[in-house]
This record gives sequence, C-alpha cells and structure tokens, in this order.
Amino acid sequence: MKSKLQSIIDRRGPIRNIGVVGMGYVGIPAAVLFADASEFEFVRGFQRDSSSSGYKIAMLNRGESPLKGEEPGLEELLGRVVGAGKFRCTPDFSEIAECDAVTLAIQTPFKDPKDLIPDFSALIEGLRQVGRHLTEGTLVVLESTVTPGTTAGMAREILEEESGLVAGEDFALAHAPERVMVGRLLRNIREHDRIVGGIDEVSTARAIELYRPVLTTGKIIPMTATAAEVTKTAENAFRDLQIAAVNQLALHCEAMGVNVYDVRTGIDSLKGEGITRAILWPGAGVGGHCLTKDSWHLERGAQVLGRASLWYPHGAESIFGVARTINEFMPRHMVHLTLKGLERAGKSPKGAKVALLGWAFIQNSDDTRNTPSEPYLAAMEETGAEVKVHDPFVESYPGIEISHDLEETLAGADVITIFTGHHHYASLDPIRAKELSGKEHPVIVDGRNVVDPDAFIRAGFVYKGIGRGDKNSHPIQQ
Ligand code: SAJ
Repeated sequence: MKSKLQSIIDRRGPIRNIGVVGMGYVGIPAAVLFADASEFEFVRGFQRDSSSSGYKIAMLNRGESPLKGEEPGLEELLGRVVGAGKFRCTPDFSEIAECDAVTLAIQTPFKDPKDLIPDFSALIEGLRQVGRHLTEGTLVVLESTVTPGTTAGMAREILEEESGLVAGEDFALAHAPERVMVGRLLRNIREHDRIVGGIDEVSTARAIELYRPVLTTGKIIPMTATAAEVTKTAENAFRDLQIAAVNQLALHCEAMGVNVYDVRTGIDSLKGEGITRAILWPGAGVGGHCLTKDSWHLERGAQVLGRASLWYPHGAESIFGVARTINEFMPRHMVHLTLKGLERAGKSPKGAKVALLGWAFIQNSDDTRNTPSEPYLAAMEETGAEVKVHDPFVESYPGIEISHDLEETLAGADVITIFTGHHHYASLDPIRAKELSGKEHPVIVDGRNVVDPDAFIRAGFVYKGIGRGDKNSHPIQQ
C-alpha cells in the first residue's frame, strides 16, 4: 500500500525545480551543480537581502562568485548556468512554492561550546522561510552540520508549524551533510560519497533522486536522518580524536626525552590489512570551523537524544570531550614552552618581544576561523610580552595587526614562535634570524616541526619544540 507521501510525490512527478537556501561556500557550489545537471530544469539560490550579504545576489546573477580564494571551475560553471538561464539568485522566498526540492546550507556555529548550545538562529530563520512557502510533495533537505536529532526534531517542528503540513505525509524531509573543503568545493561534492538520510524511506528515496545526478565518482550512502547527523559530526570528532591522541603522545614524549616524530615514523611503519595505525601530526593546536564544533554537536546529540540511557564508565568523561580538552590545551603548552625558553635565556616575559609566525588556522591558507594563535597571543600578552604577528596569507583580522614583512617582524625578537606550518617558514635562516633579533640567545618555539632544531641550536638559539623531548633541554651554544 503506497503511503500518502509517495502518492503525492508520484502525482508531482520527478524533481525539476530546486531551491538552495544560503549562498555560502556550501550553497553556491551545490546550486550550480544542480543547475548543470540535465535532469533538472531550474535552480533558485535564495539569499536574504541583508546588509552583510545581500551584495551576493547581484554578483551571482552576473555569473560572478562572491567566494574568496581559488575554487577551480566554480566561476566558469556559474557563468555557464546563469547564461543558460538555469540558475538565478533571489531574495524572494515566496518562490520556494515553485520548488520540488529545497536544500538549506546555513552555518550552525556554537555561541560557546562549553554550554553546548549551538547558535541555530540563522538556520531557524531559513527553516521558517521555507515552511511559510512549502507546498505538498516538496522535499526539504538540511545540508548544514547539526546536532543529531535536529532534522527529525526542531527542523520538522518548525516546517510543520509554518506550513500546516505534516512531514512524512505531506512533504519529504532529509539530512544530507556537506563534506566540502575550501579550495575543492566542486570536486568534493562530485567525488565524495554522499550520506543521505530521510526521516522515512520515501524521504530518503526522494533525496537520493536529488543528489545522484551531481555525483561523478561519489556514491550515495542511504541511512536515517539521525544516523546521517551522527555520521557527519562523528567523522570530524574522530579526526579531532586522532589529532588529540598524537598531541597527547607529543606531551608524553617531551616528558620522556623522546622525539615524537621518530615515534610517529615508527608507528606509521606498521602497515597492512587491518593493522595500519591512523597516526596524524602533533601541533600547536586545532582550529577551523569543523573540528572545533562538531564534537560538541555529537556530544549534545548524545545528551539530548540519549537522555537517561547515556552511560560511561563510572565518572568518566566522553573521549570526544577529552580530545577537545587536549587540543584546546596545545596553545597553552606553546605558552609553557615559550616561558621555559625565556627562563633558559635568562629573560623575563615582561617586555619580551615575541614574533608570532602564522595566524591562519591551517598551513598555506588565509583561513583564520578559530585560529589557535589567538589564545596564545592573549596568554603571552597577559605575561607582559609584546607580540608581533606575521602571516603571508592573511590580509587582516579584527583587532590584530598582521605583518607581511618577515624580517621586520623578526627584528629585535626575543622569541620566534612558529604557530602555522606555512611553507615560508621552512626556509627560516638561523643566522639571519639571530642577526635580526640582535639577542645573544633568542628563543625559537616550533609548533609545527618546521625548522631543523640543530641548525638553530648551533646558531645560539634556545630551542623548544612540540614533542621534541630529545632537544628541549639541549646545552646552549655560546
Ligand atoms: N591539524 C593538526 N594535526 C593534523 C591535522 C590537522 O594539528 O594531523 C590541525 C590543523 O593545523 C588545523 C586543524 O587541525 O588547525 C583542522 O585541520 P583539518 O585538516 O582537519 O582541516 P579542516 O578543519 O578544514 O577540516 C576539514 C573537514 N572537512 C569537512 O568537514 C567537510 C575534515 O572532515 C576533513 O578531514 C579536513 O577538512 C581535511 O581532511 O582537509
């Protein structure tokens, strides 16, 4: 016996008109790829005409991408679908009523991860807009990373409240989390496998119809909406955990007088079916907008959905929470290494000049979201140090002066701290750096294993490095 929803969908026919809500780094590539698929007739990009981002509407309709940074193929594809009349950006949400399928790609940051309350305000606004103009048989898909339970819970309630329709009976509802990375947006959507989770079988099937045409090598992985939410948050929680594990190992190696990178090479050599170790890289900290929040979304999901049935070994904290604590500790460990280095150089931190190299959260990028350099800078300034920041990729950052002149930043420095593994820093010359510092024993703190410790020690530096238990107590060369 066909469900009511299946009958409505059959009467409506195949998906032809698509709406994408949220013209950001997830929504724009998704919209142009739907528009480029011959299976679909027309795609609307919905964008609020707000003071901060309303400018995108006219830009997109001219075939210009408002996204920063290089996105191979995006502008050319955008120009093509706009020229072919298959894509248009609009602030008129009433046009949702024309769409057979609507996806929402709206950011879901945390106000303060500690209280586990995400800021869903933008997503809620988007859901209300969609709900107000929702028609029978439409498929609604959340692409944003959300706390497990949101699609079948809050999102469903808002859509039903605004539309007067019933999810799973009058309209289809699913979660298909984005897995895109800046710089490879189109490639990721086409080539990554796509998790597609409906609140019921009919919704899942309808969502598969929507996403299959844009995949090239990627396959569809169907599941329930809540399982899809757990998959997305957990795939990042697992990465955060892997990084925390090697950060913890680095701290142990420092204490045991061992080079963590030798240990890493040894562990990584264990290769073979089912025995390979996924050991990542220790470092000065974990930034970005994915790993710093997705573990908290997962934890909150377990707390809210799991409720009373959630149970850990007596008194234990969730391993994902512990991983976050370790990764958030690493910038403080960099402060500890800096202060220990200054102590060895016989210098007080008060008034010490620190050259902080790297403000982006990831190497060779200008992306500064949740950069671990920020807590380091704040903590060092609290000790009375004067910090100058250098980053070759970052144009500007509110309240922080970012220099693009490395020699100027190094001039007079008592400490050089490498926070981001930009390739520029690999060629840092110890002799020149010492000259520029003008100090007898300047300190270098390497947070990303970028420089050769012996070269700097020979030049008279006091060296400290994450995980470098073999070098952190070296004799100081006169
Ligand atoms: N980091 C380490 N050690 C490592 C790897 C990363 O300290 O071994 C640090 C980086 O310096 C950075 C932070 O962690 O500060 C995050 O790095 P990331 O490589 O995970 O980059 P993200 O945050 O952009 O993660 C994204 C995620 N993609 C999506 O959510 C769609 C993640 O799932 C991907 O695995 C990651 O990109 C990737 O592999 O590029």
